[in-house]
Amino acid sequence: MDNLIDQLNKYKEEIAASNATNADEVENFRIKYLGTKGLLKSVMGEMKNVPNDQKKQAGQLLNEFKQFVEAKYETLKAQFSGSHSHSENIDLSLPGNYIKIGSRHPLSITRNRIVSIFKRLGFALAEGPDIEDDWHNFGAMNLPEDHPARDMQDTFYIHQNPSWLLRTHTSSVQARVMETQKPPIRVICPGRVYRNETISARAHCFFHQVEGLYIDENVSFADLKQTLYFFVQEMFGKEVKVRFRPSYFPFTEPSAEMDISCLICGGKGCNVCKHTGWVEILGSGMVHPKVLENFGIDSTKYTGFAFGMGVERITQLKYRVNDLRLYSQNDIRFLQQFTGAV
Ligand code: 2NL
Repeated sequence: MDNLIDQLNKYKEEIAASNATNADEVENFRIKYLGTKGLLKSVMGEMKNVPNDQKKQAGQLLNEFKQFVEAKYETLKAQFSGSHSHSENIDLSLPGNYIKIGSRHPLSITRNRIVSIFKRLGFALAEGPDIEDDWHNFGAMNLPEDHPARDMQDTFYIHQNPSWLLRTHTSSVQARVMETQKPPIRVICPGRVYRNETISARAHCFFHQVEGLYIDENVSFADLKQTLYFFVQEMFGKEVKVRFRPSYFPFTEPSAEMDISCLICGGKGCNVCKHTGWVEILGSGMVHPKVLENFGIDSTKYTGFAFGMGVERITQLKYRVNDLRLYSQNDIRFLQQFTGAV
């Protein structure tokens, strides 16, 4: 018995003097004293050699020893876990870490500006799913079954269910608006769209669009022209000139594309405007009566106009970005040039 007491006291001294300078050393302490093959296990094993009449006293001693080791372990452990462990070493006068401020993506800047201009004209924001069905993306938009845009080459179809696809334009959002709302309808729909293209400086497999739709009684082509003219002046400045050219889209009739005078050369001619003095910025037109009827909107009572523009294109003109791939490479040298813009 005295032997055991001496032995335990010696261990206690050793343990009391133990120290740890990092979490690994704390773990070594645990293994050495509290592990399955540790010291505590082996002294506990001594119990079987203690004569019966001393077992009770020995048991108490060993229990006390066990608590001592565990308390020491907790003390060591507390040094390296939790934030308060180093409190004495913190220098409160040190300046904080400098956190670099990120910047908004140029496409987000442009999209936000476009949306806010149309919101001021009373357009409401509408969004929809990137994964669409054939009806909302093509059928409802008056794209005939054999229209080339439906071709596998241009559209990403979903393997598991080829009646699903990645939307190729945001018209699908407006389709969902017409499905659930009655005229008057005035919505602006920004979003990412997808086309199966070989990636180059001028083409990417995804890009961004903003489309708008206005349906009410007596909406005319004059409304379309004036709305888009106002947009251009707000977006690019009062001195910018516009022109409309006749065009064709299956979902509008008549259709028109809008050009603005080249911002780069001021209309004198450069390689951005291919020496014409004009650059195309959007497509538009009066909503085709078939599209209205697809949603049960009476085309003898209501008319509407719609338009669509590429966010990359507008950003390219505003910031002179000459390679579409820059928008999705996340190169910090490109992105940090937009710091401070909103
Ligand atoms: C372009 C041309 C356009 C539309 C989009 C539209 C939507 C509905 C009905 C009719 Cl719901 N039209 N959208 C109309 C004309 C042109 O986009 O070049 N986009 C980048």
